[in-house]
Amino acid sequence: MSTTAHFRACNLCEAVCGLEIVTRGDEILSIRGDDEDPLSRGHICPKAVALQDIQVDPDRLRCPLERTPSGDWREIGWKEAFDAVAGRIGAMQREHGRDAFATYQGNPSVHNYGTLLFGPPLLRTLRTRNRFSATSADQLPHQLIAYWMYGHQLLLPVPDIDRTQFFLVLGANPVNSNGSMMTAPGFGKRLKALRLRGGRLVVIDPRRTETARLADTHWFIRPGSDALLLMALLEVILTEELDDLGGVAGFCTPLDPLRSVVAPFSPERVATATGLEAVEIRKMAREFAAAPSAVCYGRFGVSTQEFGALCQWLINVLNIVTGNLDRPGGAMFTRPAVDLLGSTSPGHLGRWKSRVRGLPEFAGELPVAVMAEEMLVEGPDRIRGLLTIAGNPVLSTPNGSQLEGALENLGLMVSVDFYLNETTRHAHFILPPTAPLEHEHYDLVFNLLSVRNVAKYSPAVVRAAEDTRHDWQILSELTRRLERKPLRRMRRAFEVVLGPRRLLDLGLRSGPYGSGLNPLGRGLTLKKLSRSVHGIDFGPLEPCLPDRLVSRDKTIDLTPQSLMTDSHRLLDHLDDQAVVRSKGKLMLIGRRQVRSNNSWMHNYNRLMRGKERCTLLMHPSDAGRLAIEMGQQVAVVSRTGRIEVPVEVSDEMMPGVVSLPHGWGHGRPGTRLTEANRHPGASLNDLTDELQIDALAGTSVLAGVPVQVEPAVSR
Ligand SMILES: Nc1nc2c(c(=O)[nH]1)N[C@H]1C(S)=C(S)[C@@H](COP(=O)(O)OP(=O)(O)OC[C@H]3O[C@@H](n4cnc5c(=O)[nH]c(N)nc54)[C@H](O)[C@@H]3O)O[C@H]1N2
Ligand SMILES: Nc1nc2c(c(=O)[nH]1)N[C@H]1C(S)=C(S)[C@@H](COP(=O)(O)OP(=O)(O)OC[C@H]3O[C@@H](n4cnc5c(=O)[nH]c(N)nc54)[C@H](O)[C@@H]3O)O[C@H]1N2
Ligand code: SF4
Ligand SMILES: [Mo]
Repeated sequence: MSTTAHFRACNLCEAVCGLEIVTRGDEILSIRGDDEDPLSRGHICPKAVALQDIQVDPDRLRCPLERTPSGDWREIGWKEAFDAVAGRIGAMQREHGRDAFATYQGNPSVHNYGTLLFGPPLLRTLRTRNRFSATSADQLPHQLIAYWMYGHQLLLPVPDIDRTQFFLVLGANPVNSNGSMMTAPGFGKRLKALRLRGGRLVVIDPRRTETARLADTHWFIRPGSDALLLMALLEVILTEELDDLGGVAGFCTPLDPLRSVVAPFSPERVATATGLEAVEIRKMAREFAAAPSAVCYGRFGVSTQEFGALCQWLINVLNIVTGNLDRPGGAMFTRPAVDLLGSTSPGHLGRWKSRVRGLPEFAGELPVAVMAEEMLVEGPDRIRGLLTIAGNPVLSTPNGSQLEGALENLGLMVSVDFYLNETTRHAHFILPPTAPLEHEHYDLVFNLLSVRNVAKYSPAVVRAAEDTRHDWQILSELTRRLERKPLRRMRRAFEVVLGPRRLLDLGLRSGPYGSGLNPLGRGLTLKKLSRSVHGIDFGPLEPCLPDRLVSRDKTIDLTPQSLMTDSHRLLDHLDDQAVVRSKGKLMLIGRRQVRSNNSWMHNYNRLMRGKERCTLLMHPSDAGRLAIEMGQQVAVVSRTGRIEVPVEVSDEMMPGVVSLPHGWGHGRPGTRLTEANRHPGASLNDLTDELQIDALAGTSVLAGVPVQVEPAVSR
């Protein structure tokens, strides 16, 4: 049998690297980087090669499972599964109200156009106010600020790293993570190019990360204090009149209110709390303002802290007041071939609140920090049922062990997932979708966040196994069965007839490069896109303001009221900074590793072999003080839990801060994860605290959890 080369975008992380996959029949022979992909130019990481391991993994579920009363699993047919699941969801909502049934969508659902296109109709049909997703444990501040400043939660500025001369990075480690809210595959090469053209990279991180090692300058910062640093940078720029709004000056609200907000935060005032020296903060501000082009970028580490929304606001403001928004080398907006801006809600905050703690919804979702309590606290509106789609919240949301207990309390839990893992083991039904290479793919989200305007269509690489269902088929079947209104049911039926491919074609045709609905139009269609097997490059990002703004009067709101008010909270907090340290606690932060993908790619020997990776990094001075040695097993204790892990003593940590990778904690009973359970590690989220949040929108604090570390006494 002859071999076939398939070209495809990797769907595992936000870098969306081009892959060349060679098959013989349905056997995958090799996976390598596609040198002709216009964005990734051959870059690849070890996870992509594991796509073939996912395909053949005997642990991967291929058939619906039902949990029996004795706790065993029984394979059932699809019809029986859909009948039972839709029937029981419907009955629960009829008996206890719509909100009794909750949903949680995990990270891979934004990497899968089946779930992106057919998830929203299901959620609309369920009409529950108890919707959750990984957003509130991740990038919510980005979306909230985009909504407040630019008018739409998805109008997100992307750092133009291929042209910038000064790249200031806070709380991100793109060398390992391959970038986030910034689709830029091959980050290392892009950094090299930045240095070659005389540009500079400055990294602010409590750990000297893999990215920090490539930087011109790296500064340690005390976890959670970035908003103070950003305020101080702005204080210097505004006091020394280094500000210049450049091209956006004509459509920004006045700058003046900002001056009084930043005034109290001089570099001298924030130095102790941040751990940076005042002279260095001043120097950084001046250099950033003076650079021919500059962009400040802050990601996971600054979004998931107590002042995460303030951080993302100040980062945008810093880019704006130095004239770097919407100009090459600064922070720019994309023009994706399928533009989600027109078809998604611009956003809203606080239309309803969570029942127990009163935290606000954002864009229709409540913060994950309240998910467990909404299940546990008695009351007529308690959550009694849950649907998870492509998520593993037991390992990925704060105080995961509390959630584990809460899941046991549910009358119905359904998971659309192809693993029996730490979360889905609590389900009553698991509906497994096809594996990534068995279905077509298009990046609806990441083309919106890309450092170049590109598009690529990826047909399926291998045939789906017999009698399996794609995510979109599972979701649309549930929707069809749950929809009560006849007209809507007809509309859903029509969408199913179209299928994702025709919906994509419609999206491409009506997008900025599209042919319109004229069948003879000359622009982009799915057919044309499919012919460009390596993808189409529409070129570098281009200035597009104020046109692309969605805000009222096409104006950028520099000083949204909620953030102005929140600045007072920051000021109050400034003087409390020393408290935690004085109690002898260490601050725990997370990290990402090249051969991990959140919680779900530990089941492949290729990625797992080698030395133990779930280790607690600790500075030698802290290890010395606590009499802890390299490799020693320690107990890490927080308000919410206690785990045991080995210590790796390293001066890459800031003194007083310890780091644990996220996504581990396998080895719980009843999962079907052969390889992952051989290297279980421990879960960082058994230590994070659901009560620690950014009060503004309820985002979880995952960077900077106070912990105590002590030698583990063997139990
Ligand atoms: N402490 C701490 N917590 C964190 C983080 C951290 O850094 N520190 N990171 C946060 C971030 S950024 C994120 S995004 C979340 C991630 O957290 P989640 O989104 O909850 O979980 P994942 O680990 O991505 O798990 C994905 C699940 O989807 C399944 N899956 C994979 N592909 C598909 C598919 O195509 N279809 C379906 N139906 N299922 C699929 C997998 O089997 C797995 O069960 O965790 C967050 N939690
Ligand atoms: N290999 C791999 N790649 C991934 C993932 C993965 O699990 N594995 N996950 C994907 C996902 S879902 C996402 S969201 C992205 C995330 O991509 P990144 O945002 O690059 O994520 P991290 O590597 O977690 O980097 C966060 C950094 O913040 C630092 N940090 C912690 N606390 C603070 C603080 O208070 N202040 C500052 N300034 N820094 C702090 C940490 O030390 C860490 O270096 O990665 C994606 N890519
Ligand atoms: S960096 Fe991300 S997109 Fe690229 S090959 Fe690795 S997992 Fe896939
Ligand atoms: Mo994420």
